[in-house]
Amino acid sequence: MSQWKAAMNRRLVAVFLPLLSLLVPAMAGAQIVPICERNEDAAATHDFRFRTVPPPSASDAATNARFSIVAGDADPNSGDSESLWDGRLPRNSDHPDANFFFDAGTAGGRLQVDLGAVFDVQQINTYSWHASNRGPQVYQLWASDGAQPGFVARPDRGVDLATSGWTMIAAVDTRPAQGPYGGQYGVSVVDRTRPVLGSFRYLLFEISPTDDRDRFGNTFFSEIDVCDGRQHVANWPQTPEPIEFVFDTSETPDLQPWVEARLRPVCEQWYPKIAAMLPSVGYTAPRRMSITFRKDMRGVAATSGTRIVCAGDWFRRNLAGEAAGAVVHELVHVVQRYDRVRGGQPNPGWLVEGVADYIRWFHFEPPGQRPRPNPATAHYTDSYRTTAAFLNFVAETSGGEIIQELNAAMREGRYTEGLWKEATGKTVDVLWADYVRSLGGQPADDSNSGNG
Ligand SMILES: [Ca+2]
Repeated sequence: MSQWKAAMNRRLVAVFLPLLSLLVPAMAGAQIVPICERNEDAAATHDFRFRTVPPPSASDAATNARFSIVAGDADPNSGDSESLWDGRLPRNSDHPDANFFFDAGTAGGRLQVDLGAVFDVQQINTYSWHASNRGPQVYQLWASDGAQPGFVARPDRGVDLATSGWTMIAAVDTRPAQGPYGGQYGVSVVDRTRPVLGSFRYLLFEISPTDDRDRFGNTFFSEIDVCDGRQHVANWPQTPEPIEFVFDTSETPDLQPWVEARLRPVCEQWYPKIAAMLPSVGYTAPRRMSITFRKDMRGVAATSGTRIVCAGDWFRRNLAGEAAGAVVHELVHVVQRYDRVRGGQPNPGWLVEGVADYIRWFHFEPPGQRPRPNPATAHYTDSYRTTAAFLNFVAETSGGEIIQELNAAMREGRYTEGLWKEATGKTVDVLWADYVRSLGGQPADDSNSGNG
């Protein structure tokens, strides 16, 4: 029996023995008053800093725990349950796949956490962030060491927790008494009268929406920490999943030999390199993608998410030339994933394509093929090869990590033109003028340009 339960029981056993099973949860719930703090959305940052509630941790006892839904359904746009324990945090108040949340229009559900063994838990901290009704947290927290006879580890919605070996620890409701709900919330369930909250292996969050009338009232939970005063080293991912390329030449079977002999090795060699060239904090590039050749498709190729489609006719004509490089360009788009953050700054299309062509022409293709813009007519917003050549010039002359910085900013929805100056000390127009001069050209005095 846990230390916490033993203490509770000693206090209750003499007087209330017949009612013990009913009273323990009620008394426990009344005893713990969670610390609830809120940052107004405008003041909230990626760090989740609060006055008393500690910041989220990537090395707590939940780091290697298993999270599972035992009642209810995750929203299709929710991140995986790892959003809750990996220590990675949303970038802003509308970053669905960095949070876990129950499905729209449903009454929440039950989330179970199995720590894998009994831990002396000191505090349980939960974090959430959203600009509107998905911000606050409404849940009951139940816990168990799993040793009670008749313990139900995965109690479905109808199962009574109090009679299934679970004890209620706290009832949390961070909804503001008045005013809008938006903001960043941190909750610390801690017993201020003793160092240990209890000895638990299992936790169960009975999560409710913040507003029954709002389909979008299920909270964006960003992280759940279970702190036992020790550091836990993540045991994941020690062996990253293999990268899988699914080639589909069913419409263009004549391309199959080229795909196997040339394209597959190029993808296997270059995709990990591209991912390593475009890193950002907390980001892992997709590890599975499809490359489909279409019989009737105009143009060259296009990418949507992790799906690349290629125009069979164009590839057939360019197998000995640009075909493989065109797919390398599309692989960069798979790694970029600039569509992930909603509500951020829009990314300029010329720069998105420029980064893809920069990697293609200045890393993948032979040096003799590198594009060289005409300084009399070109502009850095021309996209593709011209922007690629400009990026290469800036990367070589600025001495910084300009490509990585631009990539991270675009992926996180925080790209602005000011970033060029922050990263290099020069505006993008001054950099372009430098480049034009390096090509032997005469920079135009066009202070109004460059807003593309
Ligand atoms: Ca954590």
